[in-house]
Amino acid sequence: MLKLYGFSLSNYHNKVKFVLLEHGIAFEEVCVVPIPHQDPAYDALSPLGKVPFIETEHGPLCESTPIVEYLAAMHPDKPILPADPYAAAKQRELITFMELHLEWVARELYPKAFFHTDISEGTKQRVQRKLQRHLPAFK
Ligand SMILES: N[C@@H](CCC(=O)N[C@@H](CS)C(=O)NCC(=O)O)C(=O)O
Repeated sequence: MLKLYGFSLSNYHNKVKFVLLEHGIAFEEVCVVPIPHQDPAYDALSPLGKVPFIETEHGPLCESTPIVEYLAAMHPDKPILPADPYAAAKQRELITFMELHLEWVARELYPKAFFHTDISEGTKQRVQRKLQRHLPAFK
């Protein structure tokens, strides 16, 4: 059975888990928290030390979007990705927007959100400026 490794605070882990649950694909979830140090036992499965990663009948696979695309290719009967090429590309466009221009920017605030670590005014203003510029794209 497919194994999904990661932890529930990770957006990327949840992106893959959501697809598995939504489409009724059987999987086993293994809790792996890569911060601050990944267990070296997982190096061969996730060379960059990031989650999520999966173990498949074909071998290990990292990166949430390629994982979702693999699931879609393995389950052509399930409407995981749009069949229409333009609709599929627009979906990838939205995923890329969210990853690079929303989540990646907001990540600078995670130390405050998760660990109550102070963040400089400069960082807050930089994040705010970038998000104000990018957010209209999500309307
Ligand atoms: N592009 C990756 C991002 C994965 C990612 O950044 N995961 C975080 C947890 S949310 C992680 O493993 N961080 C640990 C690290 O970067 O060392 C994906 O889509 O799977």
